Amino acid sequence: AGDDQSAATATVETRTDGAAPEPTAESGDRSITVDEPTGGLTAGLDPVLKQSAGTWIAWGDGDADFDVADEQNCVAVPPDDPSYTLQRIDLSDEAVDSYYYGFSNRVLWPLCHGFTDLVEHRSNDLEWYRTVNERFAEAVCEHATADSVVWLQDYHFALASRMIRETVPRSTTVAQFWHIPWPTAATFQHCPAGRRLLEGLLGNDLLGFHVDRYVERFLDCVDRSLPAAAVDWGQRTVTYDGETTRVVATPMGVDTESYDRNARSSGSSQLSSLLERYDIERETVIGLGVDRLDYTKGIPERLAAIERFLEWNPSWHGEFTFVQTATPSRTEIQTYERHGELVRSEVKRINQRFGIQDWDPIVYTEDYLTATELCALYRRADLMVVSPLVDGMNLVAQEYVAASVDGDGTLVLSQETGAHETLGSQALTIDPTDIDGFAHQLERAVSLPAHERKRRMNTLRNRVFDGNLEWWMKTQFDWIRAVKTERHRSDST
Ligand code: GDG
Repeated sequence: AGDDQSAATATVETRTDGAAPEPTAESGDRSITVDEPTGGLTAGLDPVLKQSAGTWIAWGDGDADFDVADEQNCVAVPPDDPSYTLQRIDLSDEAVDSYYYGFSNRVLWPLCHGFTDLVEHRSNDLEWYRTVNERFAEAVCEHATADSVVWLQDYHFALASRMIRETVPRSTTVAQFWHIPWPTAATFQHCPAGRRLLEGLLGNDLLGFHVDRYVERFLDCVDRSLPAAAVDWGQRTVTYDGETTRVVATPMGVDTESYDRNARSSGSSQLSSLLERYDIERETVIGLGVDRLDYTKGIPERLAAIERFLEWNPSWHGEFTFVQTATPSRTEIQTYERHGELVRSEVKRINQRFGIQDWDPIVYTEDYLTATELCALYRRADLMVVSPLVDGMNLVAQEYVAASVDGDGTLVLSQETGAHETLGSQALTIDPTDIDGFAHQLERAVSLPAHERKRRMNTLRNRVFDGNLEWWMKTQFDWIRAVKTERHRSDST
């Protein structure tokens, strides 16, 4: 998890022979550090790869730990009991700048979130995006066998699936999950090389999104942009160039067990030291926000709603503290840098306006918290405010629920998140751009009777545990098996 948890995950290829890979190099006296995944996609993929003895291909950062890799940059992991292969693709600074900070995050990210005014067109970015997709596709093709499943993650690989499909055996299954929203057709028409991206994604046998709305928009874009494509709206399939792609909505969940466990094990001393570190009064009512510092997350709107709440409710001055953790992200991009400056200056202004001796209404930090610190805060927070302007899913809302082991926190949730589809009815819904309405929901959240808080949280916990990461992985692989069977059947008739 963290900045683009899914970006780190490039492609997964599962070997079906079940054999563990040989360690690729002797580690000798050198020690290799393995960071256990603490949540997010990595936590879900790790056991799948261990079981299937597959290969995980990811963008490398030239980390020294990889000095034990072979000439293809492959290492067997975990080093003490190898069960799968991790292959790193090294990218030059220019490639990272153009592929990652360029086309992926200056074009696709803002476009898919509907911020067409923030799309930046720079020469070479699209070309680098194609080149890097090609490099990953080549690496995948070196491993893929007739029985393999190739699983690509996210918007960084819109062109790779077709490249892979055209090279691997017919019976290889190619699937992809798109972690961010799919835009409306009106927005998508601004996408450079939009048709090529659609053709690229139709190289998949299976294409997953979080919610129905993104599936429908994707099918609509295909219908309008590719006249040669046959869209079956009932089956949610597209047949193009003789191949069929099934498009499904499978909302991603979180590793509920680990958030629940971490929250239960976070002792009062850990919480006390956190409160002390950030100078938070022990008895105060705590509101919490946890986000990457990204313009899609609606942090300035949240601050404006808190300001309005404080204007209307002097009795809460000194009694309510809003804790916002914001992890800097993509700071090479000026829009992000400016956004960070705006957030910091708004926090300062609001604290100057309302702060009194020993109390600031907003505690703001850009520290990256450990998983247990995060869970201690989730558990302690009386209300969690998740207010993105647009968000594919939003895992933080689900993590809060999974870590609310005392069962009495309140979730304030933007209607513009994918998470709202399943959690909306038991959360306090907000439109993040309606500041008065947002402030009213904050008033409601701080005064909700205990029995209602518990009733809502109980239902939320059932939903989050039922649709957790394990469920999501299983559902993905059930679909993968289904499309594999369909392909075999249609090939043999
Ligand atoms: C993309 C899509 C979709 C944040 N600060 C700390 C920390 N985090 C972790 C959270 C959470 C993750 O970062 C953020 O995940 P989100 O889902 O909220 O958002 P994106 O990063 O934008 O993720 C999104 C997701 O992909 C999955 O498909 O839900 O819509 O945009 O896990 O906990 N973790 C720790 N310390 C921090 O300070 N340990």
